Amino acid sequence: MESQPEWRRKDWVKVRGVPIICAFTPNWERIDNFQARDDDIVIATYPKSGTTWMSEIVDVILNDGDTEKSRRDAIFNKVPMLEFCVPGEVPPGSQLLDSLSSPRVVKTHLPVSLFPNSFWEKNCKIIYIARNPKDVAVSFYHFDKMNQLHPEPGIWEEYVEKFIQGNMGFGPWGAHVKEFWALRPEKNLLYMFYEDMLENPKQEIRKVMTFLGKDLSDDVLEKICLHTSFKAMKENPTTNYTALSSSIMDQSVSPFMRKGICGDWKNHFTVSQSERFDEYYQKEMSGTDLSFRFLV
Ligand code: PPS
Repeated sequence: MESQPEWRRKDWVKVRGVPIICAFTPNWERIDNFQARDDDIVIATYPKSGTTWMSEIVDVILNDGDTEKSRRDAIFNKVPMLEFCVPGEVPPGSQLLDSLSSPRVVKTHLPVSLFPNSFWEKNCKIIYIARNPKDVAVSFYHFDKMNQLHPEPGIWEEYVEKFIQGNMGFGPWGAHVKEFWALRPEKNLLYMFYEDMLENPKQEIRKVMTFLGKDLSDDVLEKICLHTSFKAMKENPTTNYTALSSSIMDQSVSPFMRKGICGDWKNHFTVSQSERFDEYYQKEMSGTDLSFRFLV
């Protein structure tokens, strides 16, 4: 029988209490000691919340709407994931970031508790995107099925329970979205919602543009909307992750660009699962003014 790489389908490994992809966890000091630059732009998200979408938007905005420039490389090379590391396959994200010229765009799913201090010290711009947890759970479930770095997700019924318990890669959804929300008044942070981006992409892209200190014309914004539409990004080999080895992401199981909609949870949750989830959601959101839309 062919031997399997040591990182394949391993259970999460806890880093200071947060479940992290096993392959990412050795030499964690590379994350803690990561040296941010003043003009780094960080895209922080709970997984499956629109990270890739925002990454491409930021990249095109920084290139003043030049969509051809944005096709220069795969999204995971242009916007490296800080914590990414698959020994023997690709260079660690931190190493890739060291080799990029400024301004760098950094992707991370790390919760506030694992965020490298350097980002705060340098007061880097942070764009946080949040998505309603029912659609996050569905998207994460399909991603766990195809991503060989993650443990097998098991059956959906049990997965919903795991999500509610917070036993997920990168920790509980609720703590992640709330902790970044609470930081808005004191940090250089733009908090965005996936559902708003779906409903009114031009308006939301304009918010990102303003946050980045750019002033692009309406026509350029229209062009960026087209370039970053779900359909365009699904067809674009630099954004659809087909450039990543299928030994890591097996897109024959589920494509990275899967549906790109709000409300797919309706096709997965039974009525009783949905009611149980609503209870969990109400509890999580009590005491905060953060709220989500489950349909747009
Ligand atoms: S990851 O792996 O955590 O970085 O994934 P992430 O990029 O955060 O989220 C993937 C989901 O985002 C959808 N997506 C988009 N939706 C709308 N428009 C655009 N342009 C777009 N690009 C990516 C992608 O399809 C995943 O959601 P699901 O629900 O699985 O389709």
